[in-house]
Amino acid sequence: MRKGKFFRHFPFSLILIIYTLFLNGATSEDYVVGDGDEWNSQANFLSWSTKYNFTVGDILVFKYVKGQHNVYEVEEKTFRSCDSSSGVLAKYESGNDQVKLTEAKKYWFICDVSGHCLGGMRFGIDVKQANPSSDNTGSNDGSPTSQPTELPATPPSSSGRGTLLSESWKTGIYTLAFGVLFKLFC
Ligand SMILES: [Cu+2]
Repeated sequence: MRKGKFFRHFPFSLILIIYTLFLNGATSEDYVVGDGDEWNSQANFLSWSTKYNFTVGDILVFKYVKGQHNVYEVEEKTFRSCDSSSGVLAKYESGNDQVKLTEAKKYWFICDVSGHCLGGMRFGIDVKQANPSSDNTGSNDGSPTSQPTELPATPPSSSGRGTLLSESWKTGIYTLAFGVLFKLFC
């Protein structure tokens, strides 16, 4: 009896778990910059910045000891030169700075404490629209670069690869879910 009850409820729990996973993927997320290393001179922010697919609505959290570092959102040229005499879009220095990514664009961040930017406390991220299906519609509608033929399309940027990865991840979850459900019901 117990076993039957368990199996009757199990698929629903599974669906709930999968639904939660998708919901998390679709809504905003908080990312601690540098993960466990946080925002400091030792962490590798180039590798950190390539670990995730950032979307509009996500929040970057910069954690550090107040006064030891700061966070400047800058333009690309300032990111490359580490010269903050121009191209600074926003400044944060609380030690627990939450930066909401409100636009689909490239964001650039540096630490403006002397030597830190050149030492590696800087990164850039490419923030995408949250809804991938509306993204596709946009590129199909009147985009001069869209290729209706079956030419092997060159990925326009690393962004395409990110979408593909997350798509295959979703497909994997779906396949797994259907496999489990199939086993349970048949
Ligand atoms: Cu710093």
